[in-house]
Amino acid sequence: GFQYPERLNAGVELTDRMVEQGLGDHTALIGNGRRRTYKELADWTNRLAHALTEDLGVKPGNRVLIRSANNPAMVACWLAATKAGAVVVNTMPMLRAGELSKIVDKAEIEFALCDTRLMDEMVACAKTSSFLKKVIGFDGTSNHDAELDRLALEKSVLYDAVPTGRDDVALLGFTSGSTGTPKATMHFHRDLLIIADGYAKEVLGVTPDDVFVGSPPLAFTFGLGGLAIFPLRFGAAATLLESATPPNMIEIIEKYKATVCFTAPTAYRVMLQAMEEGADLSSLRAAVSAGETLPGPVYDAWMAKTGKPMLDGIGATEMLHIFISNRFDDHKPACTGKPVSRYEVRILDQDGRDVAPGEVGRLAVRGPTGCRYLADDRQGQYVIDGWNITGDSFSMSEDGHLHFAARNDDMIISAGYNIAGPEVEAALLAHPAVQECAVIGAPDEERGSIVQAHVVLAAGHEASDDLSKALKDHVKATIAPYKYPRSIIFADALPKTETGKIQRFRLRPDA
Ligand code: 3SK
Repeated sequence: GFQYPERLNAGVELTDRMVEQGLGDHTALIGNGRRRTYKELADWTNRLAHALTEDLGVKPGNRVLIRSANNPAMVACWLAATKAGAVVVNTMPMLRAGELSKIVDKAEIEFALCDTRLMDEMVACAKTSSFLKKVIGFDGTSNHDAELDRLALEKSVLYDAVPTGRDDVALLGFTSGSTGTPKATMHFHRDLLIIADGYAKEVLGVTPDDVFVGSPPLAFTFGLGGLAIFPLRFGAAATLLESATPPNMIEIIEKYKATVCFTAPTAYRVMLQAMEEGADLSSLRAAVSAGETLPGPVYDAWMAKTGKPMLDGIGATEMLHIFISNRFDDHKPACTGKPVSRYEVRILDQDGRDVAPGEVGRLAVRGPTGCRYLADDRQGQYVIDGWNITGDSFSMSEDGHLHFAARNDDMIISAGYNIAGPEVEAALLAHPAVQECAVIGAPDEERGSIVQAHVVLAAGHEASDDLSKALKDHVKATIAPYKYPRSIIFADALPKTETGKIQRFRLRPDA
């Protein structure tokens, strides 16, 4: 394992330590129309840490929620709260008050730092929360126009970061789980460094010359690692652009001479479609694909069109980041690669025994960064003898390469988003026209899967395009809009067991 000192603060390691190492003038963050050096980032986060502790009263161990799109200010807030010894919960900008409340209650969050453009739902959440003491705005478009920015501006650039222990919790990664009841996974200060010193260094070989781009939200640990922790651990540059949506990514790679791209396969498909003749990807040395399984044809098309190594991998919020990956000298289609060093994987049958090579079973993983759920009875169900039992089925070939087979539960992965079917069902059921419904993932060329709802209407309602649209709008207004069912099928009845349980698997096209 890695040897870290007993007292370790990941916020310091990712900022001031780079300055100490002589990289103070190197670009750390690119975004909002400017570049910030490591020295500027260290100063900015130190000022913010003063404001958090002195003006807001944040104390070590307090949970701090951050609500923002990917931008430099979000990264600065996260690093500052980490320096102050807080436990950070990064959240997706699209979440609505009800979804935020579940997170706030589960993690007993006392402070929320929110991009001022996203205040409404945060304030609505705060009104009903008994935990939240203070919601404060920051300006995600510059860094001087909101309350937190103004408080920080008056502060010293010198800050004695809280001497946290290497095993103190620094981050709670939320995963929606198959039931829609969020689970929080606890990650220590050392975990934030392990994913960089392991995967990012050993697989990607990150250096200060690298420039990272990508689209996954920082609220998803895939994005936090790939777009912030990995570059900042090695003095490289992180682009944090709200415009980094898949259709724009080729242009962004060209403009910033990006060397490493982190995103999901769906985004790579869109990038391939958007790529014009003569696109200049000469700076790129790695296209990392994770978040959902990479279809062989997408890998083949990428390799044929760009010739740039596409490294498929699988990670999990539970393990913080990627634990199986292809390598620069060993990558191929329809293959997830081999375990990252310090992680072990097994393929288990229903009784928990290892299956033979080539046979499909449930993927289990063990490693230094996982897996501890916060106050959750499901710990015993998903973590057995230190092995995290994932929701995926894989096979392992004789030579140790892993191949994805299927997902085991009702999670729908659509365009890189994890969507819990039961949560969408709950939103639909709140509409007066819906008597019963079942939500599944239906295969889709572009998004991998789409949310498909099978709906039995209540008496007095008739199927129509207008009603279909009304139901979609209703879901969008109830939960995060990306979860809405893109396909609605009206049915007379749903398939059920004798005991009345809906058999969702029978609705799947391959059933
Ligand atoms: O592959 C994933 O889904 C994942 C999840 C969390 C963190 C990192 C990754 C790649």
